[in-house]
Amino acid sequence: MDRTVRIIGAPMDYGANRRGVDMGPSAIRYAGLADGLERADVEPIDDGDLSMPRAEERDPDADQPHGGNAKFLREIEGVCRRLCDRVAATHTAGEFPLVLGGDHSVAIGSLTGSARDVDLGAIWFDAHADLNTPETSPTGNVHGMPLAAVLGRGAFGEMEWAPAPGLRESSVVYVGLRSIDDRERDLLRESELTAYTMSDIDQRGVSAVVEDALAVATDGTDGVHVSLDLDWLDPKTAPGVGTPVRGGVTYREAHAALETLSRRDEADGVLRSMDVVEVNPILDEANETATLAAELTASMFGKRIL
Ligand code: NNH
Ligand code: MN
Ligand code: MN
Ligand code: MN
Repeated sequence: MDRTVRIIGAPMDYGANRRGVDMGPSAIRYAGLADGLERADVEPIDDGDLSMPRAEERDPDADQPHGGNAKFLREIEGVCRRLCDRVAATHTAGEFPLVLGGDHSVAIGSLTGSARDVDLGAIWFDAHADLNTPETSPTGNVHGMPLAAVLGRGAFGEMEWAPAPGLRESSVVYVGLRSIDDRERDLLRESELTAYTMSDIDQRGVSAVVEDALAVATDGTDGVHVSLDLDWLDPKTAPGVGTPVRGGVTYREAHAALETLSRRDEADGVLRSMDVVEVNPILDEANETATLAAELTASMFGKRIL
């Protein structure tokens, strides 16, 4: 056992357009996450789940930022602040934080916690760019905004603590984009973010693209956060997600990508933290997507076929 991985469940669904991703952490555990990690030769310690306020008792439109729309912003802010502290404490203990979502807004907590006192790079595996601000979002769903919040773009009201000084825009890389909103595209083009789309994967193959992503995310940083949104995969392979977009990566491409991260990590220990998000068991077929999430996580930590 060369590494201790602390599993932190964040069963939050306030940032998504539909309910159900709050059941993601249980489904991923049930799919054999801990066994897979042990087979990857890491020691899993399960922290259980962060407590969540009940959505039914909350007003999604309370505390909206001026001129913007960000549903359940107050609840998301509270959860992410607690998650941030938990992730930072995990690093202090010398362990690797593995955050199970929940919708992608949990990444606000994992990124800020992981970037505390260090320079962090990030690789964002997603169909979507998650760079909307409360002003540009067409939906008001905060799972489409976590990168804006942590990069200090847009007005996020009480979440003004979230911009992470250790996370520079130029150290954040997307892999697999294929659904970007109009105003979000303008933000992305004007930014210093690096974006590899599905077309790049088509042309060059996923392993080469991930190697390039690693080069960007490790340049001048102390470590890399991996954010895995399961809608990165094609919906035929990962049906249990709230916002499926066709044309995603295949089962083998996904494993190849995470195994590329793992090989680099074995050589020089670059990986620092991870979140696995947007698994929706209500929409899933026999826990297929959660199983995939558990398997891909094990691949990233070094589980091999042979
Ligand atoms: N871009 C859309 C929005 O901002 C969809 C975001 N949905 C996601 N992101 N699942 O990963 O609402
Ligand atoms: Mn996402
Ligand atoms: Mn997505
Ligand atoms: Mn594997």
